[in-house]
Parts: sequence; structure tokens; C-alpha cells
Amino acid sequence: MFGGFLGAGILKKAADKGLVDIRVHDLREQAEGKHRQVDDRPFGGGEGMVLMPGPVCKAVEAVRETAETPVVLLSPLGRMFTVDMAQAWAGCRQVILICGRYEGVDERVGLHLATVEVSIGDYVLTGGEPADMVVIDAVARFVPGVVGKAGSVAHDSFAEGLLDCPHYTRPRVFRGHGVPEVLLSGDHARIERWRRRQALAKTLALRPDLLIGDRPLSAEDRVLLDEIRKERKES
Ligand code: 6GU
Repeated sequence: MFGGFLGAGILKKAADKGLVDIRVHDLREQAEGKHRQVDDRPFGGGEGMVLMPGPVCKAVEAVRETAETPVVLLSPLGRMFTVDMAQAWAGCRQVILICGRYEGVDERVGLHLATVEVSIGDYVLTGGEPADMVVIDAVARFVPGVVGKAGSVAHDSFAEGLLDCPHYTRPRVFRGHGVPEVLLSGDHARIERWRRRQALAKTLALRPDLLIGDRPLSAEDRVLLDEIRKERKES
């Protein structure tokens, strides 16, 4: 499942440049017995299979470089994955992701091996692989050099606790819909102000929860936000 994901696009380029080194490990390499068993039926009975703690622990211990390495268990029971986690892990020498499968992973993995349990959203996937890919991608974007322009990461949605501003390209009129005049003005200071205002207005309209988060707004942003709120009341 990871071949296509890691073998194309920006992550492939980043790996070729040596900016990231993403390795996939097969739990079966750590499994014992003729059948290289990695999962078993749940104690107490019930549906499905549970990943055994042995192969998971051995696989982690085989690759973990230091006690500081975050060991992340991806699971729908985890804390919600955020941009702050992505940014923090991008600064780590090594991050280990444990990919959940089947009905679950033996509880002792989460209790005694993983340093954090993380979910990518309130829905259940058939396997943890897509969740791992989401985390890998979001973390890699914060590794310097992976995304062409550092500025584009800094301004992307959530990076500053706000949604991104709208973007337009040619044609100037598409099916009767134009482009905001300011973007064609060539006045870069005005364009920057407009973009900031749009980011604030979009965030206020679509994700007001982000504005009451832990990131304080600048004085200028608070002024812009008050203007936007006033306009909204008037209209
Ligand atoms: Cl990490 N795994 C599965 N199976 N479902 C999920 C998830 C993970 N995160 C959200 N839903």
C-alpha cells in the first residue's frame, strides 16, 4: 500500500534529495513460528483479530534509535492529530508510527510502548495505513526543503491557526465569474492586506473555533477581525 504513496510526487522527491527517509517495516519479520503469526483471537471472545504485542514491540525496538523517539500508535481512539504534532515531529530525528489493523492492537502496546496515541478523525478505517500516510505527508511538509517555498508552508491553512486565503489563476473571467480586482492591481502591500483579511474572514465564517484557540492574534489582526464582524452585522 505504501509503494505508490512513497514512490511518487513530493515525498519521492524529498526522499531522493535525502530530506526524509521513510521506511516501511513488515511486522512478520519479527514474528515467530512457522506461520509468522502477528495477530490472534481476542481473550474473552468476540469478533476479529488483535495484533499481538510481541511482534509490534520487537519491530519498534529493532528500529528505535533513542528513548526520545516519539512512538505513535495510530488508532481511532487516539487524540486528534493536529498541525502542531506535525510540526513538532518534523523536527525529530526519528518518528515511529505503528499502523493498527484488524479489530485492534493489544492494549499493552498503547499503554507501555507507544508514547502517544493519535487518530486522524472521527470515523473508522478498515486499516490504519491511510492514517499513517496522512501523518507522514503532513509531517514531511514541515521538513525544510520538502515543499518548494518555505513561505507556502508558513501560510497554508492551520499553519498560523487560520484558514488560507482564496487563490485565483487564469482566466480572469471564468463562466461569468471574475477575479477580485485587488489581485490584478499589482499593489503588493494592498494584496497582502486583502489576503490576511480574507484568511481572517474565512476562518471566522467557516471555523470560528480556530479563533478561540490558544494562538493570540496580532493587534492588526484583531482590528481587521473587528471590521469583519461589524460588516457581517450590517449586512
Ligand atoms: Cl489510525 N485507524 C483506523 N482504522 N481508523 C481510524 C484511524 C486509524 N484514525 C481515524 N480513524
